[in-house]
Amino acid sequence: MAITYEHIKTCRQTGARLGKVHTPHGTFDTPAFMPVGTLATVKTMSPEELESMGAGMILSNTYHLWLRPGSDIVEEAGGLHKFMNWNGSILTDSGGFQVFSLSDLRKIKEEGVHFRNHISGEKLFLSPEKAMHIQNQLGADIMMAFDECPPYPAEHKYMKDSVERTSRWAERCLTAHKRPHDQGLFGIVQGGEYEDLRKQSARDLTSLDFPGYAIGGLSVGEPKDVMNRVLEYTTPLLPTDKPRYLMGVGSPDSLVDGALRGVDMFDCVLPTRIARNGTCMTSNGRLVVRNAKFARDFRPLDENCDCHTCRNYSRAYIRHLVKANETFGIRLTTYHNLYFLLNLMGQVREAIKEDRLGDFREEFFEQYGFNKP
Ligand code: PRF
Ligand code: ZN
Repeated sequence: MAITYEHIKTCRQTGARLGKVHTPHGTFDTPAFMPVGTLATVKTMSPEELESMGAGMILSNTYHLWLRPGSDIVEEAGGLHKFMNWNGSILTDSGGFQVFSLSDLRKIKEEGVHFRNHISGEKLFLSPEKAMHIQNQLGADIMMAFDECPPYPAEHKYMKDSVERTSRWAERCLTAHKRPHDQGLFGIVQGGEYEDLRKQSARDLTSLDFPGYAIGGLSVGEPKDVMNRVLEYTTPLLPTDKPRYLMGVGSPDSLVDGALRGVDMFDCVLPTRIARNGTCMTSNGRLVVRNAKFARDFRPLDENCDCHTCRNYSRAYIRHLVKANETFGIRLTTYHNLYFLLNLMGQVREAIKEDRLGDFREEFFEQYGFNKP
């Protein structure tokens, strides 16, 4: 099996899981955050920098690499790891979500999705078989089933039809997957905020015996308590001996709240995206380094952070760079934000080890400012 999950322990205070995921490109500790490298690069970061901050697995996208430079070229290069010179683990999303979030004029049919390229307007078609073929060419350690991520809110009837189609697509994905020996294919549980549909989706997918499961269709505009409630009843439906991945979730509070409910893996563009407009995650909440009040502030972005950025550069300097559109500025904020989330997951793992993730949550939320009205 390409992907295995090693369970180490369950937090007695919360039920959170401490474990390891083994892939053909190494092992990483869970719960884990995966930086996003949509176009075969985590924007502004070199693979060496990602390694230095402790990233074990990064995420990339079928949809984007298929369009540019083309999955044939990546395959010819020897696969994504070689193409981008990243020797750690890689996960590719299937393109399902990107088709729904980026393209217009899409038509969902049983055979797949017809849509237009979000850059050129060209007519395109993606199906379970095509998404598997492209992901086999890319060669990531983990690939994702081709699913539909319906918007929030969606009517129960729409969601039920969608969940059933996603289950049929999942079965087609398994059949079309040509490299199960060195690429693990994960199923994606959908169902929106409907408990009966999450149950149905989890039942359908677990009967297909994927090496791991994702929870999709969350962080699509629903309130946080809805996401937490869905996680509360969905994670217990998934096998305990396989990894669970919550897709597209990466705000610090949601990472802690997801881990608390038994999630092992997370990804999100949030830390890298906000870094590029000068917003930093710190242990005391968000810091917008462009603000005039930092012009003469020679302290680090986060006084509790020991990342390369915080050990060497000041708020005043980074503010100057970001305001002057100097690339180095957003490299420094990107490095810090990713380090901050990877470090947060390290703290979460320590807290699970010591059966105190509930206490950690309270302290962290208090300091970050999530408890403020
Ligand atoms: N499906 C897929 N990718 C995703 C999602 C999903 O539901 C989400 C939902 N937040 C993010 N990325 N395939
Ligand atoms: Zn830092």
